[in-house]
Amino acid sequence: MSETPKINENSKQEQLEQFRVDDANQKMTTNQGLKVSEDELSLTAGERGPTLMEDFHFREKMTHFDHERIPERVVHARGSGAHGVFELYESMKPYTKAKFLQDPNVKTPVFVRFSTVVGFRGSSDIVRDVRGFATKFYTEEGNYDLVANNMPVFFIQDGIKFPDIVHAIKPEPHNEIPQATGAHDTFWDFVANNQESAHQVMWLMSDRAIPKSYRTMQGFGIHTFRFVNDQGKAHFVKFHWIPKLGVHSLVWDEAQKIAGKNPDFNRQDLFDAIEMGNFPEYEFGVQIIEEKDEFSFDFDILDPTKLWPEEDVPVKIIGKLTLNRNVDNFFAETEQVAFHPGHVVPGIDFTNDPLLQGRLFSYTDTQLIRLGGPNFHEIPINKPVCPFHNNQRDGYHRQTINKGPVAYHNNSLAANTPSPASESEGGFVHYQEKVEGKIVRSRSDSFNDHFSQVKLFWNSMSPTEKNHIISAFSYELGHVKNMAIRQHVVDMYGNVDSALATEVAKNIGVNPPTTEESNVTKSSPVLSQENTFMSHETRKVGVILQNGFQGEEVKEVLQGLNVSKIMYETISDKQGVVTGTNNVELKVDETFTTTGAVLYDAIYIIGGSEVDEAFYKNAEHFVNEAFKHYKPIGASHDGVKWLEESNLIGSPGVVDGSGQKFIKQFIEAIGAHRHWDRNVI
Ligand code: HDD
Repeated sequence: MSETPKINENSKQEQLEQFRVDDANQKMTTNQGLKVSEDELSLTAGERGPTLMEDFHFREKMTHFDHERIPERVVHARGSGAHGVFELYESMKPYTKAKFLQDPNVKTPVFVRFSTVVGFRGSSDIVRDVRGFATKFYTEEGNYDLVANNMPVFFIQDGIKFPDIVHAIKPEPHNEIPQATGAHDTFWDFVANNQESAHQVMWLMSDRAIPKSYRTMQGFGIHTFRFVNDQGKAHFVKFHWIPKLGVHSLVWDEAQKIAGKNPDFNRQDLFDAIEMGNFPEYEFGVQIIEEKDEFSFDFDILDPTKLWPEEDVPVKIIGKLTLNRNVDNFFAETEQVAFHPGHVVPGIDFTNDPLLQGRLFSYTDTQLIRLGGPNFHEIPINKPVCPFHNNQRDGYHRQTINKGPVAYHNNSLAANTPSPASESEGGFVHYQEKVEGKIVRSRSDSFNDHFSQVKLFWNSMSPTEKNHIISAFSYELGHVKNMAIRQHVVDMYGNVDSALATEVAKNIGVNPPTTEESNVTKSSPVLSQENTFMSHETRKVGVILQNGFQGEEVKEVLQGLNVSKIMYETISDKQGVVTGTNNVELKVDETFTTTGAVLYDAIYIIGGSEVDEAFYKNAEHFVNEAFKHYKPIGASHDGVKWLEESNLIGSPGVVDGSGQKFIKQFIEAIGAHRHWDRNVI
């Protein structure tokens, strides 16, 4: 009889618990368990003599250290992970037999890793790039991995081109410059010569490429997958993650400054939010198309450079992901986790999307080099919570101790076990799609329209978002040295929108496009971040104050922020404590030298009777920078003078006053995220 696993939201944590070790308050030993008597001095012949070969403790410590690094991921090297739980709102039984999508009472443990794509492992979080959003569901039928990005389309249509796009966007090979950015010649040379990239590159130039937080970022499975139900009937499906806090981004000038002030900005935000109990939440949505409608669209639904407009194919919300636990050890969990789009469960199947087909090879292959052999599934973070049995044996670092002499199939010595499971016993049976055709290296013409959906995206942007896109193209192409490449890209985007391409051309010193723009007039409002959910919750305010501030009133405002789940940090010129009227004391969290306006969602400026000229100037810089980045600014008491002297009073998102009315208005301004209607030069 095979075991029937009982899985609940704690199953993965219970499994991991066996591997967790707390070294605190223990005696130091070697890896063989021998107690160590001295850890700072090597064994030498005489106090001033040479080190001895027999110093096994030195050798073991040094050898282990020398081997501490493993190859970083060839893409998505920089990432951050967290544990969580997936809950289903309604059964998906009519569409899929996947067990974790049947019963709303089942809670599935998950591990999620967010990432940038291009930068090395130690690069900044805050770069213009696609973000990865990979989720491992530890289900009773095995691990299901949804290896997604924060944009719904991809650069290329066929996996065979992946090494090319990655070589083009990574630092140039002769001098390994520049780091974590596409703003250089080889990337744009690739784009210009591979026009299927037009759609993804447009997203890359949009605000989506500089998410404010992993908590305010969407996820998209990109490919068309299949749901298969227990009757064997299939539907095409696309997967979505939608953050409950809405989709919010940084502005480019701010992003570049954060990259210097705190390269761990997104990682820190995720970690801190979970530590504080502000668990990030994402709803899970599916778009479903019936098999009979496969050819009913003006694009090929197997083309990964196309999205399914949500107005045509609505997103059905079916569940929720909550991230509720940080890792105990970054390397053991976040670095060693191994995802693979081919890790599926019965009821979820592939399609002939040629990009997906390529991925199905690449991911296991990459883990073999990265994690050093075929047993990476035994690493605790990768281990399924359900049992696994087969005749695979040996290899580097094998952990499982398989008993008995039989490691082959068929056999009689073990009654022909482990035996394949029939479909009714939960065995995975590939969807029996009928395929026929000649063996060719060519692609259907239905993949050839590279510009209509780019125009759809452009049409859907607000004026502010369009300006950001023009600036992003101008910045990126402005870093391209080869003028022919600049021209080529401008002509390419002339196929999308001539106003866009002409504006960019003006900024980068090339000719306006000669190409004809797309005549698509349709738009998809959900694509604009201006239509996303707005919330003040878990936003972070920088509170600038000095000795002599109005004690009671400031306390009231800070309490008001707290009650509304808004975080704050106090900022002054020195660390320690600031004292206001009525002896109200506040601990100073940061100073003008340890932090920056770019690290906050809003600024609340108060001042105090002991403000001197240096304080004034530093605080002025904070206020002006926050203003320039369209952030909410609140001021009370002495703080109002900064607004007056910088002529900011009355500007959108700038609030002054005191008491409950001020608190309410300030919180509203924070909830609006950014105030784009400001006059910023
Ligand atoms: Fe990929 C990693 C997402 C296309 C080959 N990919 C990787 C990760 C994410 C994605 C989120 C990081 C996983 C983690 O956190 O460990 N990749 C995507 C998406 C794609 C995509 C959404 C298009 C729809 N990828 C893609 C193609 C290929 C690869 C076409 C190759 C044919 N991807 C890899 C890889 C990586 C990887 C080289 C590097 C590290 C790893 O797999 O584990 O195999």
